[in-house]
Amino acid sequence: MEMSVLRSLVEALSEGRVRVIDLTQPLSEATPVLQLPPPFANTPGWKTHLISEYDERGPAWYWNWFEGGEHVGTHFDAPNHWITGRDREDVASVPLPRLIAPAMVIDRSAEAARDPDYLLTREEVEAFLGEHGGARPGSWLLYRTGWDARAHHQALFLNADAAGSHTPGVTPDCARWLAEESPFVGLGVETVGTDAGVAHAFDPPFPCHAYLLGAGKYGLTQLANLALLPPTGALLIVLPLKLVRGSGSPCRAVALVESG
Ligand code: 23J
Ligand code: MN
Repeated sequence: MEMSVLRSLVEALSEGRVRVIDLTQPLSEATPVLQLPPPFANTPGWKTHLISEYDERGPAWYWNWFEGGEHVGTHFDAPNHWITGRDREDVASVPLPRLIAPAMVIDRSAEAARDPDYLLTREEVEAFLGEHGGARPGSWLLYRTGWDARAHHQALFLNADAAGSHTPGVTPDCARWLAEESPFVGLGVETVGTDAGVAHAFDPPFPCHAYLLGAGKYGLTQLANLALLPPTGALLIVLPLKLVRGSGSPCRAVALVESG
């Protein structure tokens, strides 16, 4: 008799044949935050406030309260984040099967190391899909650029000069294809946003946000440890907070991978 899927998974996890990779950056007041050019308003970063720490305010307990933007640190972009998706899901309404889904990982870290404004094209993603036998509909595309190595430091991470932020992304055509034609349900990146640093000047501006969220798809940012994932075969689990009317949320993102 065949063993139940969940029992085999439990065994594989306990024997180390399936491993859990943490794709989440630490969240603290030091977490780098997006910086939009004027005249746009910017999000506050993360801030923690002490309530008590085994003291007269609470002799046996330590706890904090926090404040911070929905789009801070490793976080999820819901469709209603963008005007093109304004009548679509808030972060609380995203169906769980979208958040527990296969992931494919395309690695352009060498290219992004040479050119911080590197833009992934539709043709490259199509070639990658061809090499790996396509993607199951509902998969996520995770885009490795090596930018996670900079995530501990705001200036390194944003890589800004007078002209703005220089961080890798995808071409407007690729964003449109991902949204309207590809089998992918979301795009995950290592950078501060799914769009390139200079994407405010693209046509349309911020094409990943405009096309993907407009198509009811999702974004996932500031990921860690994509280097530990295979190009195909990982299972992504991403759990944003169930914020009612939220446009996104900091989240814990992990991946299950089979040891080779
Ligand atoms: C608002 C405007 C532009 C961008 C963003 C937010 C994000 O990157 C985000 O976190 O959604 S580029
Ligand atoms: Mn966001």
